[in-house]
Amino acid sequence: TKKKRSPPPQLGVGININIPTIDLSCVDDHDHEIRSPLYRKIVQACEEYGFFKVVNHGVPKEVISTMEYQGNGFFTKTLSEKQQAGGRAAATSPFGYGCKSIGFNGDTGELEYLLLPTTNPPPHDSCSSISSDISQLISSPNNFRCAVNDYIEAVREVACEILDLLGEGLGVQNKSVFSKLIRDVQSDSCFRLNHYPPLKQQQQPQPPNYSILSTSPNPKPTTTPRMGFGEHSDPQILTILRSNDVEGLQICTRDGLWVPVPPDPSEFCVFVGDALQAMTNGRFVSVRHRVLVASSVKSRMSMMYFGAPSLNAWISPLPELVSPRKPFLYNPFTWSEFKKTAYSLRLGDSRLDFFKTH
Ligand code: GA4
Repeated sequence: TKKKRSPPPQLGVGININIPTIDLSCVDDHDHEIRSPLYRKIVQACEEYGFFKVVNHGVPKEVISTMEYQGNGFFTKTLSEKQQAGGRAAATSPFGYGCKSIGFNGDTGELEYLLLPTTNPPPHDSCSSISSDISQLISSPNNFRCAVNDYIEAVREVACEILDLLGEGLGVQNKSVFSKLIRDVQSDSCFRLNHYPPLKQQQQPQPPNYSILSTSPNPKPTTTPRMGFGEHSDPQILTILRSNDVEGLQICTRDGLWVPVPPDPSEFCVFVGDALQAMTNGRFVSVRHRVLVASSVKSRMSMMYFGAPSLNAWISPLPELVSPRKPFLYNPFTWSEFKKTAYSLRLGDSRLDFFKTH
């Protein structure tokens, strides 16, 4: 019997949902009538999809365009320059420049990237967010470092605003319980630039009797999209992604359907991570997502801030979200323990399953 093959993934095609979109322009408003619909909508998006888009986020355009300019500048360098400048993603560290290989256990994708650790800046040093061992390796360090620092600082603020709204919406005692984890000076947050060059156009295989004298019209060149970054959830608390106008990102619904996310450079995409799923005792879901690459004329470039706790922070379901009807779903773990587990597994594995109580 022939094994039935599932159709190849397609770009920009698939089921369409109304992706929840949150307008943050009123986030500083203390009026309950304005705040409450806002946090209700975010909570609902985190329960339903673990994903939403944010508009009017308040991050200055120049902060974003400068980061984009510096990122493009980095990826335009030659391979050896990138390896030298970005540091090579070493055998023991995930940080630095990487090409096609993801993590340490054989995952690959059609991309190159730069993964940088961040540290929350001490008050008087405006250019200290990237840890210095990596930043020293990046050529034109000052411009690059400052672009990353300004960007991270602004986006961390957006992440904290969102987390505070979630705390409020969940009705937990201390609404800053999530944001204080990523504000911690020892926060293990990181920053990533992903660059997905377009695939080269391939001609469809010709039928055997095809000849140049054939009157049939030229076959349309098509290329099956390839996996840029395979299906996974992010391990951290919250991820904030911004991309240029090239498509490719898809999210997975609870029913297992893949939904293309139309790119919009003026918006942010927000992903619930595994740590937030654990802290909310499974009320929020960490969204599975992937990136497909097709033969476009332009590269896709995305930048992600991954908001994480400090390595020694304990992650456990908040008492307010545990009840006899909703008993503890996860055992407490430290962020360091969770990260170690994540790096011992494959990209697409469900690492939270290892911390389930039953
Ligand atoms: C996914 C989210 C972030 O990009 C990342 C990734 C990390 C890596 O690329 O080094 C991981 C991946 C991510 C999840 C499982 C592990 C770790 C590769 C991998 C196989 C930086 C992160 O924190 O987790």
